[in-house]
Amino acid sequence: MRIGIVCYPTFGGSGVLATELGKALADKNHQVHFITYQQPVRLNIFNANIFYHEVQVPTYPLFDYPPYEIALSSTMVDVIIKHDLDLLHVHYAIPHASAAYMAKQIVLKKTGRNIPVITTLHGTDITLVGRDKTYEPVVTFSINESDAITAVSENLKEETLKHFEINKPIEVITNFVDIERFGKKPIDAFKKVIAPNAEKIFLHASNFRKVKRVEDVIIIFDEVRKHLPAKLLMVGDGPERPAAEELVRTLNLEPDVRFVGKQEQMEEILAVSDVFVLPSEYESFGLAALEAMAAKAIVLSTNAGGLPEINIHCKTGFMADVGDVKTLANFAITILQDEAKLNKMKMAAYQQACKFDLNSIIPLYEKLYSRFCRMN
Ligand code: GMT
Repeated sequence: MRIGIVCYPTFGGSGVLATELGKALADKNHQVHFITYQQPVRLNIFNANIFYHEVQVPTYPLFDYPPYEIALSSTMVDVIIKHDLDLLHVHYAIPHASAAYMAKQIVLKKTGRNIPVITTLHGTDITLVGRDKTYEPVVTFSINESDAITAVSENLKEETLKHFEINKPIEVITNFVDIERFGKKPIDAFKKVIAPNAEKIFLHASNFRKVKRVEDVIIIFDEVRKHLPAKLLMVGDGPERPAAEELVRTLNLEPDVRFVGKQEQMEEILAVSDVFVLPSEYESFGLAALEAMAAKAIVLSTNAGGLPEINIHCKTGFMADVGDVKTLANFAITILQDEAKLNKMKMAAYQQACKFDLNSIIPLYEKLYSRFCRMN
């Protein structure tokens, strides 16, 4: 199949997932065309089946806001026609679903072809941004106009149906992880640099937005540090980073906490980690936690949104209500003092991640695609 993938090219979960999907499809001999405004961060390999089309957004003095969505639709039209795409798969509804709707209409008018559009909902496009009345009518319309809609968790499907008037089925195809890549052995030298005295390694990775409650990560870690030696790696960047760094200074945690910024080689960092901390206000799924589990780290998370669909309380990690940092810290302190139980939990996390291996999920997308390609 010739598949167009539209996504955010940044470190956000939807862009990561879309890129990994495209790479996996290319490995299975599909021709994949990424349409984005920048090279996606995880698109760091050469594959003859992968094409990258950059959306150019020319500026003009009249524009306070350059019309990205129009440029995106135009690029979609161009790529669909030139490369004779079989379908468009857009990730994150805003503005990708409405841009795809526009492209679909133009292609229909120009060529008579009805290009199928599949929209995958990822999270904040529904729960935070999409619900805002500024966007809601267009989001509802363009989701409904998609030929198929998928959501990355049961919880996100429920949230979508609760807040939008959706008139066609939403299919759940969960996020996935490449177990072979993330299940790598830790590099001892790297572990030694971070934890020279074999301290336990905590990890948080996100885009440091409010919804992630990054300060809770620091508070949990502070509590743990009062009981046992540990190190914390903070991966990523975003608006809440300065406040988190300030809190680290206030709590005198600087020797034990490192902010390492955006990282591409997550598998190597995850491989040395013992505990992944995700105290989010909401997560539709929590792809970062799944990748951590594949690397045999246990997960300390809230029970918000779709997190209970991947993190099984007391088995693969621990969960508590949003903001209940004390309970999460206590769970961590207890498990880290029992090496045998910790190792058992790490293996359970890995086994749980195996249920979301890309080899089981990619065929679900292929099956979905083929339903629409036949119609074409
Ligand atoms: O987590 C973010 O803020 C980024 C966001 C995105 O769309 O880029 O992530 C969402 O999509 C991921 C991939 O499907 C999910 O694993 C994340 O849970 C989801 N984030 C939220 O719901 C907050």
